[in-house]
Amino acid sequence: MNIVEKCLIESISEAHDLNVHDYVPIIKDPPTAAEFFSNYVSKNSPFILKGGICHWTALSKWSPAYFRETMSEKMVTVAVTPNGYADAVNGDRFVMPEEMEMKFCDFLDSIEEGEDESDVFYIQKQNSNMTSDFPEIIGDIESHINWATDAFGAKPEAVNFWMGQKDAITSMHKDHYENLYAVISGEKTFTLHPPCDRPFIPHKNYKPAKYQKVGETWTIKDLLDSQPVPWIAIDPLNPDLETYPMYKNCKTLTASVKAGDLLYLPAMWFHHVTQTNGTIAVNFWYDMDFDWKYSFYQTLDNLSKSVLGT
Ligand SMILES: O=C(O)CCC(=O)C(=O)O
Repeated sequence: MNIVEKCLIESISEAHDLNVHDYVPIIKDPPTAAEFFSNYVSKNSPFILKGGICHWTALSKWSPAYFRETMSEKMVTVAVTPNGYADAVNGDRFVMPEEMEMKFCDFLDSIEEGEDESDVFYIQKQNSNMTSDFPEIIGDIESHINWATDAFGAKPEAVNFWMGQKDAITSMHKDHYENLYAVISGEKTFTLHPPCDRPFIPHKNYKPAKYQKVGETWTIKDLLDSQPVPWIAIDPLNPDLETYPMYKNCKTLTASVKAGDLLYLPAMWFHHVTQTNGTIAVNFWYDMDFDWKYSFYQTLDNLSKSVLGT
């Protein structure tokens, strides 16, 4: 181990001790905007608000049966893959899903067939599809989280609708957004690492590609005109510690977010997400503040690339 690695391990271990809980705290009452900002946002610290969205009518209404009544013939964009990994590493490639337009009722059939279905279906468009694509059901949720909007001083930049099969997995990544993530039905499991763990999390450049189904056969099509995609090289569910021994220094937190719960996932936290079959969720992305924490992260990112080569 060289001196830079040793120094990073020591300083990041101290950052864990000072700033990162061993678990994601669960709170029962919504914070005020001031409490949210000072106890969580400024500390870049996640929490789960248990039952935080139980007052939404979506909790009692949203189900495959209700969606069949309200939106059966509606066309939806669905990410389809042979293995459940949309936007994820496969060998030396970063492979995106095939995006299929289908009737909502056909998508619901695939969810209800569950494990008998060989392809994996996930509505996971991250372009504020809740507001743009689902006017029929938008009245069943709140359009924003008021204490978060007050704390951030602006409404969410995007509100996304997620619904997918059990095998649909979101690979480890981070976002430059403050995230309020609400589960309406089912359960999501988030595996988390704090942003300070960047030097322990290997990144590589991958050839961009897309899954494509021709007849009954899946192929991977290279996107030759696109730039290499930098992505995280490790799967937290099955980490290759021989190749990436520094990963064992990460602090790993697990958050199980159940129906009615609201997770605050601070900006820049690494996250990997799995779900039970048919889980329905809505999340609010608020713009983050590009403050000193962001600059600190960028320093670690540059150091990781230039000195550690990761
Ligand atoms: O629910 C998921 O599968 C992924 C959620 C996510 O990555 C996000 O909200 O940023």
